[in-house]
Amino acid sequence: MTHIKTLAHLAAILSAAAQVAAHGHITNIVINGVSYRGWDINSDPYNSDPPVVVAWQTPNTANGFISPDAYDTDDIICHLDATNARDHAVIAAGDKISLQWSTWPDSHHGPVIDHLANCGTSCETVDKTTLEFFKIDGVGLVDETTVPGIWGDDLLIADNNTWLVEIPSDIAPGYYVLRHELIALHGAGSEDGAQNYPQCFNLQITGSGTADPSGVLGTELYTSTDPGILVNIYQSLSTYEVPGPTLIPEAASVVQSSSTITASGTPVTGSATATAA
Ligand SMILES: *[C@@H]1O[C@H](CO)[C@@H](O)[C@H](O)[C@H]1NC(C)=O
Ligand SMILES: [Cu+2]
Repeated sequence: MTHIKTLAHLAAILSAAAQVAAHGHITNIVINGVSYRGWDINSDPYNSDPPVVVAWQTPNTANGFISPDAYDTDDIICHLDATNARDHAVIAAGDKISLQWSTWPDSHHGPVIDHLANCGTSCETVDKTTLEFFKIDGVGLVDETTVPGIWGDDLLIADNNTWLVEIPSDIAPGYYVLRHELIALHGAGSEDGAQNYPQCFNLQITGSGTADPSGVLGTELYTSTDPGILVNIYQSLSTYEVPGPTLIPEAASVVQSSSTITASGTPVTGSATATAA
């Protein structure tokens, strides 16, 4: 093996490592101080017996993104080749979840979006292609007085890479997938230049609400020419339309802040009967 080949190989490894470091993923979620471990792309995909967690599993070891030319594929639902989380966390309607990102590059301006989809009897076994997502949170251009502006994900970075989302208080109790997503728009001025970073978590929502919003299939959330997807953020924008279905009327607007962890949570396995206690 020549030195040149070795160096090229090393450069490729370093560049792949830099990409992993540059983008982020969710390390854990926090509900009322209780932290639940996420899916660790740096170790879990390599583990033949990975820990059972509340996050959907993905072999996305490159910390990559889904691009608009894949909006009609299953990968847009819960990221690359995602498979069901094998557990869920319990949360009361009206309570908040803090999602902790490992890191997020400040060049990657764009919206923060949260959807829910009702799983029926179990999010651990539901077929993801049947999930119908409704939007409970969407924060896009927060301050347009500068170019490229201050965006939802800039607030996330300012809060130690965390995002707080409230489960609307009148959502009917049941099993739901939370689909949290950042969309990076730094390259979105040309078609297929946006980058979607969705991640999913299984929740059991408790309470006495009755709202059962209708939603859309993951593969129908976006198109590559939506005004919030094909957009040049390096020009003065007076407004920005967060892509996807309209926010449900029950959605709560949340003042962002990071959450203190007071305990580590054990995810719950199984469906109605197993988790009734
Ligand atoms: C910020 O997040 C990291 C985890 O990425 C955590 O260890 C640290 O305690 C957090 N800092 C604050 C001030 O909350
Ligand atoms: Cu990037």
